[in-house]
Amino acid sequence: MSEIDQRRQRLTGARFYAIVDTGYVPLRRILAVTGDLVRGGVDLIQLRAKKQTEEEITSLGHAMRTVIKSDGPLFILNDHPHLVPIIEADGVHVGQDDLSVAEARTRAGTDVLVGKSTHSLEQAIAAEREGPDYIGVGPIYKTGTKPDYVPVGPGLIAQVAAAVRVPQFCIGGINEQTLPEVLVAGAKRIVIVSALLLSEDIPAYCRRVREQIETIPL
Ligand code: TZP
Ligand code: MG
Repeated sequence: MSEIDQRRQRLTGARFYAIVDTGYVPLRRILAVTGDLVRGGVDLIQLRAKKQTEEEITSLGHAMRTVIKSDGPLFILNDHPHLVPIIEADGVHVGQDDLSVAEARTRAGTDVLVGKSTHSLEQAIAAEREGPDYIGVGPIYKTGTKPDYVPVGPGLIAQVAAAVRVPQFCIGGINEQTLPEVLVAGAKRIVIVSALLLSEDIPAYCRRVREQIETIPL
């Protein structure tokens, strides 16, 4: 099987996506936190470094790749598609104001995954036409991680699920407490940022979240 098909197959089974956001994790703790997420058994780990230079992101990415083994979670870089082959990431994630999916694929390489953020039903439908490997849907709830965004509410989850076939990861304000409502609303795949990064015991938090997700079949 080709490398992109292997990555797509791993993505198809993925339910739980974590983001290492340097807004929450001091640089000296990035590798420890990444190791905790790997031990917790998340399916994807994204590096989201909004304030770092490309040099810093390259060095963080190389270091994270040593912790995220090839049989571990998929490793996704937020933005900077041209750095994806350099840090040997499995994919890139772009937002609504970033490059098109096609352009991101050209820069990141044809054998890696491309994900795209969406914030409404219309954006989800339009994004699917661009041919990403997955989309993000959110923020479901108000979140300090993206404070300027209006939450879409859990009601959007079923609407998007009915309208598109590309795998959808629900994101924004999801934590152990809000997860039941998100799952009842129809979410099959979720992303957690702050609740996970700020938890006292990341592997234990991951396991409790996974247990909840797995009560719902894909
Ligand atoms: N995109 C939509 S909401 C969000 C992103 C990156 C942040 C989600 O963070 P949190 O802390 O899990 O609410
Ligand atoms: Mg972006």
